[in-house]
Amino acid sequence: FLSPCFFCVCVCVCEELNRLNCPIFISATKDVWNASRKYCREKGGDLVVINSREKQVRDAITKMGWNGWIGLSDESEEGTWIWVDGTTLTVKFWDAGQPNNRDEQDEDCVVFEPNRQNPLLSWHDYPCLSRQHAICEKSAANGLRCHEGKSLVGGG
Ligand SMILES: [Ca+2]
Ligand SMILES: [Ca+2]
Repeated sequence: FLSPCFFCVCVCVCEELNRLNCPIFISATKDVWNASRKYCREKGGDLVVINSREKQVRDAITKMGWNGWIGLSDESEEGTWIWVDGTTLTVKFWDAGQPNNRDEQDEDCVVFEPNRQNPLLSWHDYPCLSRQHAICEKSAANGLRCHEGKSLVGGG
């Protein structure tokens, strides 16, 4: 069979067995937020939900070197940020000055921009029709567990 990693860049590379079922993976191509979410769901996951400091600073995401959509938006009500799992935003990792609905554009979807200087400041609101890579996550229930200590970017 073809693994999810066959279609994407596998960010989290763990033990040999895990290679066929990456808990965190990013799309090789860019698309708008809705289509990116669909991409993740078709592969048994969803856009990543980052609800802890541990997940925010996870090597696999911070070191990926690309910007990507995460599963957070305020599309239904301006200023009310909701994760794709239906939970509301609690811990926040906005970059300085974000979210800003820049130039009064409707910026309702969130991009993770890896920030090596301060990994806790990396979220930007963007127009949902902007094209970005998707940062997808499979829950432990759907995928095999990734051992945090072994996450790498690319190969391995
Ligand atoms: Ca907004
Ligand atoms: Ca913004």
